[in-house]
Amino acid sequence: MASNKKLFQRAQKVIPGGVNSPVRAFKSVNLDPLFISSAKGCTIQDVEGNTFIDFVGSWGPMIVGHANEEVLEAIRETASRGTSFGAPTAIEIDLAEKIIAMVPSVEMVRMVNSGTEATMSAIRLARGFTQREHIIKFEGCYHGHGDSFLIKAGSGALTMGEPDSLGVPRSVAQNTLTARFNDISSVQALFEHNVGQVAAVIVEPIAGNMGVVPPADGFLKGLRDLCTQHGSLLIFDEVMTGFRVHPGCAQTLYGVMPDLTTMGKVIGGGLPAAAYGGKKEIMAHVAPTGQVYQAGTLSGNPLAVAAGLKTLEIISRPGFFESLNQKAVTFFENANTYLKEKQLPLSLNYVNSMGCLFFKQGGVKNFKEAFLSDTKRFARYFEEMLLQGIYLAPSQFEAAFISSAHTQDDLDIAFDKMKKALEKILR
Ligand code: KE4
Repeated sequence: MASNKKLFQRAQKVIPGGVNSPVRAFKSVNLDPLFISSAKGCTIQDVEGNTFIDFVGSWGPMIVGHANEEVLEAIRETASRGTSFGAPTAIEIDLAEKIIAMVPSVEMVRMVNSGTEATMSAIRLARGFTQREHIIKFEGCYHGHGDSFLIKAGSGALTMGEPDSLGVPRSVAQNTLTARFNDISSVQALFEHNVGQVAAVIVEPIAGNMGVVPPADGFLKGLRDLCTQHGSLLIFDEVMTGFRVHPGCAQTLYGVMPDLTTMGKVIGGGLPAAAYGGKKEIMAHVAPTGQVYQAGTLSGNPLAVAAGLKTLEIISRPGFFESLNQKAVTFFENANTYLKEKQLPLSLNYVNSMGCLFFKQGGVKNFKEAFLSDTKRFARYFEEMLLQGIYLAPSQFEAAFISSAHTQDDLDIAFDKMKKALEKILR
């Protein structure tokens, strides 16, 4: 029988860090990763036959659960007619029409292969449409690994950014300005300091990459007003929140309409698909109708589109979100009640079926507060939960996701194991 350890040793010889995406290496929890052999519903199984209740859900896509029979059938049926043609297919129109019907601000959409591609393309489009070069992002928000996003606030917080990764040219970094999430005055200051130069503000409407931090009342509306006032585009990066917190995305939940939206994860149904979309007058600037170039061999791949379309069809069914949100909100509310009753030094944030337990007391309303979390204690909690058969994201600064495949029993078990783990590590 294969072992996690042996596979990890073998993997590290031929893949950087033994993984194809850094967070999977379990570095911030000081453990070796598990190699997953299969998954079904809300459980995953590693190569050693250990089974876990999964709260990662492939980092968000698996909202209808792993190996959903309807999604698998859509993939099988599509694959039986070929896998990729490099030519338009009818099903891509079906998915585009479905996204447009569900997301109020999107009138036209372009498929790409990853969230990173979606956000890179969206800011290129914003720069092309506005003929401006600066973008404003927020510390603690993650938009994929495009050069313009791997930036930290520069020394002069009101001026150019600095690379946050080797290989990112300073010339690129200087066009990215960094504001503070939930601090509208920090955005106002950047606009006033860079008049007429800001192409776009890009934001996760609910931050999900500093742990989960909901927008403060009025924050998203404030961004909308500032962008309108300064002739800049507002980009909602809904790669994680899209079709997760509401069938109409976070923009519907909060009633704030961006100019462009990036999507991913759920719209691929577990296969590589993502998208960016928005008003027709803006999207018309994308090649081949416009001068903003963007392309992709496998963009709109029929298998990924079939999986994504079926997933969107399932989550659009009457009662899907009522049932998912009822289960999830009850779970998170019970957890919050427990933390308060026991007066534990923890904070829990959630929005419907995405949430995060911070090892920091007194609440988490922005990146600075999230960053005060006790990551060592989180690592011990993670390990204890793993030992108890619960698979969490291996980092304090990620989100836990509940799917429609999580039954009340699964959630009761997870709640019970969470209590046991916390009692053990906070003793
Ligand atoms: P991808 O390129 O990984 O498909 O999407 C990038 C991205 C863009 N925008 C948001 C809001 C995102 O959360 C992501 C990717 N999320 C991470 C999890 N925090 C993916 C996990 C990983 O990097 O392996």
